[in-house]
Amino acid sequence: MLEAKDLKSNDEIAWCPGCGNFGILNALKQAMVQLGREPKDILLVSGIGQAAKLPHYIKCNCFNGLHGRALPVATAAKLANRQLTVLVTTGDGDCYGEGGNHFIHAVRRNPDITVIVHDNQIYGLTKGQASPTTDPGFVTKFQPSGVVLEPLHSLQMAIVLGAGFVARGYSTEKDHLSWLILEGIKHRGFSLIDVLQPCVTFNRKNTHEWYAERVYKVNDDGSYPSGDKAAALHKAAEWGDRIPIGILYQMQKKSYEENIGLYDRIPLVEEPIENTDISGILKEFI
Ligand SMILES: Cc1ncc(C[n+]2csc(CCOP(=O)(O)OP(=O)(O)O)c2C)c(N)n1
Ligand code: SF4
Repeated sequence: MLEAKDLKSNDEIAWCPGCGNFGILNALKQAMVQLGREPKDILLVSGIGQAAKLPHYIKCNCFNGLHGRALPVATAAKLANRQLTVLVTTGDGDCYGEGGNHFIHAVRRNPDITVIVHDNQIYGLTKGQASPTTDPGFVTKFQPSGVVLEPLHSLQMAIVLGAGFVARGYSTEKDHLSWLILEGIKHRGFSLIDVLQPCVTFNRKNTHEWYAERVYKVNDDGSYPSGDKAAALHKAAEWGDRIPIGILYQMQKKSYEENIGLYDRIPLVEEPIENTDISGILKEFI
């Protein structure tokens, strides 16, 4: 049986001590162990950033692409080989900033992938510029008078765009986060898990202590109506003295694969290639 130690890669971890990314890494490993699939059946896709380094630290298939471009790659991989469990690890800048357009259309398409956004409300890798989710008034070296823009409300946006699974996790709540990841994987279609992730170096406002005072779980007593869109929009907007974590919205709908009739065909990776002649294409490009 797969154990967390089997998932450890040989890459040295380059994150700062105390970074919230460690909690996400551990929660993801725990979810992968509980999922019970072989590492060869799992693909982690990422773009660029501190968050996007996560696939380097897990021994399974991994694709590290351009900044903001993880979602189309993950969608294509899932379409070509639907036996794969496809996960994306991405930063708030990578997913909602550089990759914002892909985010919108991935939600609309609803491919069966699970997207984990490491939301530290800052551009970590490039040393602390404001990201689309930074709180207004937050001072950085690059926004010395404080951020003037309203933050992008990614969870509400996903719900309004029709996402079938929208959740918020917190990197320190490992068991809760690994449960969210497993539920996201089980959900057929696009699953978004936005994870509150303290960046101890560049975000001295949204710290571990700041979150510990505010975060609460919504699904624990069974009274929260996660299938109610209006309630979900209301809950997702809560940000301040209290911050909800959990499955904020879930509604099963047809995935992209189902919608385009892919289940009636053999997966692309299983198509025979012996009689495929690509010499014409090669001539055109080489
Ligand atoms: C198209 C493009 N624009 C900008 C950059 C520079 N860049 C690299 S990482 C990054 C920010 C990453 O921030 P985020 O996605 O929030 O991830 P974090 O490092 O905070 O985990 C930027 C702007 C780039 N590599 N490519
Ligand atoms: S800069 Fe921030 S996000 Fe990057 S590793 Fe350090 S603490 Fe983590």
